[in-house]
Amino acid sequence: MAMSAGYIPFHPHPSKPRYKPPAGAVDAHCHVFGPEAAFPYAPERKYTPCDAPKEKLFALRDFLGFDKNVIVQASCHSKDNRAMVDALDSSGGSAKGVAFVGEDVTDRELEWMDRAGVKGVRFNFVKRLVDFTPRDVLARIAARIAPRGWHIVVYFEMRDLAELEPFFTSLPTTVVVDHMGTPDVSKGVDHPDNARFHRLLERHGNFWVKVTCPERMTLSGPPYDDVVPFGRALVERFPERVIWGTDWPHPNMKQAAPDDGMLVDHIPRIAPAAAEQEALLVGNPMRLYWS
Ligand code: 0GY
Repeated sequence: MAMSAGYIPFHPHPSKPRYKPPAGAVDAHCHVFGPEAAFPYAPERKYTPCDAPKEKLFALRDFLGFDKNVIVQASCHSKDNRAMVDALDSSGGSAKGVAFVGEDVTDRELEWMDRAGVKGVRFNFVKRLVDFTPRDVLARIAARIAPRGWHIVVYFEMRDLAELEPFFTSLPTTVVVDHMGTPDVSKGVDHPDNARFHRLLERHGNFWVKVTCPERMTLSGPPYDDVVPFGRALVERFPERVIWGTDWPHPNMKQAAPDDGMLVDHIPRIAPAAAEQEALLVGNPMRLYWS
């Protein structure tokens, strides 16, 4: 099946970034899609993407000056983690993964993923991407993955945080929040919703955050000036619990695929000091995924 009508593929020729990441830098949020001929998309998916196979991901990693990837299972593959695990298996140890599982996942499957380098599961609360899963089911999944030392990645919309927070703080693992908690950047860094998110990070040392996806939040467009204060505030306040990623191949962009080189050039704007960059791109993701 071809990609959905209107689906915007990734940028065909990203620019070479001016910013050079430190040695060993990790792109800690990206995906692989298909190829469909080998790894069909899930029947329950909410969108059909373009194929974005591992070879293209690894070539982009090298082109952008990165060393490693964390590949997050995308909702178009639902609970079939084979494309992601295949990419880990082909990476020669330079990729780790985050899976999507249901309660029906077997211990054998968890073991298979663990051996391949999966380090966490993603709980997705974004209604346009996944169907609702009851909290007690998620809690049981959390209890099964916690003994493996895996963490939980949560993807939600900031307006839902108040309702989700009691569940999030009850989780028994490290919790990694996708895309800065998806703030509404028109409201400003000090808006009560964003302040609530900062308080959560302040009070709960097991919460980490991905300072990713300015292209999803910007109202002013590239080079994403309006999103810089949000990333900057998080790096400044929580330098040991931030990680960064491209989000390649950028599922579900509404207008245009971002230029990945431009996303890399966003890094020194949110993490100006060399020590901040080293923590964001090397020290923190290595602690979370390779230790
Ligand atoms: C992302 C974003 C999205 C999609 C998925 O799993 C997915 O399908 O993650 C999105 O459309 O916001 O960056 O991970």
